[in-house]
Amino acid sequence: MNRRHFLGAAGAAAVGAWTPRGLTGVAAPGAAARRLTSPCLGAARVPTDLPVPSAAQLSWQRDETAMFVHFGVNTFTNREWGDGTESPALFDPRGLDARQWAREAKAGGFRAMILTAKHHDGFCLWPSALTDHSVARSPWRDGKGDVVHDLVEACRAEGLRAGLYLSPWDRHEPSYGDSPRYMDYYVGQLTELLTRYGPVSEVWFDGANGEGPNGKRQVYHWERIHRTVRTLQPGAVMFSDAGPDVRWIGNEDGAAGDPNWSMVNPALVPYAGFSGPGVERALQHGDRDGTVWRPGEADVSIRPGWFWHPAESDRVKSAAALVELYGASVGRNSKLLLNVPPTTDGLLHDVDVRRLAEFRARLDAIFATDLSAGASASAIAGRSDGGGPAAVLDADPDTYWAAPDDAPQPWVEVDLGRPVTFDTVVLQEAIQLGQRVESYRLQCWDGARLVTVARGTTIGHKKLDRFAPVTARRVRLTIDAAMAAARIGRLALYRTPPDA
Ligand code: FUL
Repeated sequence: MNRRHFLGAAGAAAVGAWTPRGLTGVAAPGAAARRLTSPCLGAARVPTDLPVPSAAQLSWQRDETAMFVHFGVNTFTNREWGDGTESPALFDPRGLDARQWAREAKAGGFRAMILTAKHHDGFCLWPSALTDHSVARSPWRDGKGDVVHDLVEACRAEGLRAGLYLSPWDRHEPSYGDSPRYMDYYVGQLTELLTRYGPVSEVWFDGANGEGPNGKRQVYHWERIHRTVRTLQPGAVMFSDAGPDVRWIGNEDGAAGDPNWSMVNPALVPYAGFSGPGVERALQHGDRDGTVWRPGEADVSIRPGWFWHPAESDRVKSAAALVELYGASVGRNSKLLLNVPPTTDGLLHDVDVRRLAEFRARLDAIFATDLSAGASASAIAGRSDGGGPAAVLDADPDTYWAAPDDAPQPWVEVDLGRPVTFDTVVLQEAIQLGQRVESYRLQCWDGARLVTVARGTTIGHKKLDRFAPVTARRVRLTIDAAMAAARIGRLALYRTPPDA
């Protein structure tokens, strides 16, 4: 269920997401590359002005994918949104095994799991001392179970990070809508979650909202909520429409915008659940001139619903669709948060497990061999700190090629030493120094001249371009426009095997 009516079509771009804009295949040999006139550094900001990620934001983005786990009373009522009147007696996932979730998440290449500790119905998956609307009143493990504990332990055992979703909207809690009282309740629950279970890497604040039981509207004290998280879990990132650390990407289809900046203008989306003109655009694309670093997270479910519904087991996304989603999220400077909901048994369903494994196998097949390994690299003359042109060939995120400050269209080129056929290019900026590139071209030498095979806008942490196979010995990345001199961490080439 979409939480905002304006979102319906926003993520439609997922199909064909890896295909560069305006290019359906390889340019005909000899076709002249269109010369862009935009000056590279026309509106350059000085590097000291550029927003940069915090350590937590950087490792959050480098994780690239996380698994979302929607689980609760809705799993048992077969609904998407509970109304808060559900009896805790319904909750009885007899075979619950969070280690199975974590094992499959890890096998799928995910680096974290985020659990709905409380959804809008208010039922708590941990024994909160602040309400009896929780697992403590359920028959599951005689009321002694704690799903949050199990999830966190399973994450630790499998080397994953653990995140928690605590719905601000609560349709059960009587104090909801009585603003100061509910804020005490909500902050009290956050405090339980952030003090009982060890490190939490991400706290997820959903934007869906409604009236309280008496028609009273809840006013949130976000400043207090944020302070609570910062104090109790300084290493965690906070997600919401309005961050403060990572932002919702503006749709629930898993697709980032193109361009996609990690900077935002915070005034455009002042709080979670805010809707107004320009919000969707601001979330999808970020803001080239934004003053705050707030990268986008693209959430989407492997099934039509967020919660498990038996009737949807034949509508689980295909591995090919999941690979497209990866391109539309991770491949556009976002992070993929893929929801895989456990069943009433408390286990991930076989079909979903199979799809995750197929998804990982396809990605592994595409990215099995970096064809630029062993190549040599050169670049336009000029200052070159950070490792020089060859730094684009290694996978070390701390080394990069630094474009000269004053070149209008700087380039870096990879010489493969022999003709190589490829159809996928990975570009990365050294985002620890900010996000800078606004538009670029990928070109190949056809023997006599440069032929453009892909054009793009932003790069950020990662940009993936896929096109019909091209054979070339030399591949050039030209930066046509940038906020400040580009810092390119990686240029890697791959060829998709026939079955991936
Ligand atoms: C939305 C919620 O209303 C959905 O139920 C789901 O949790 C999704 C991730 O966020 O706003």
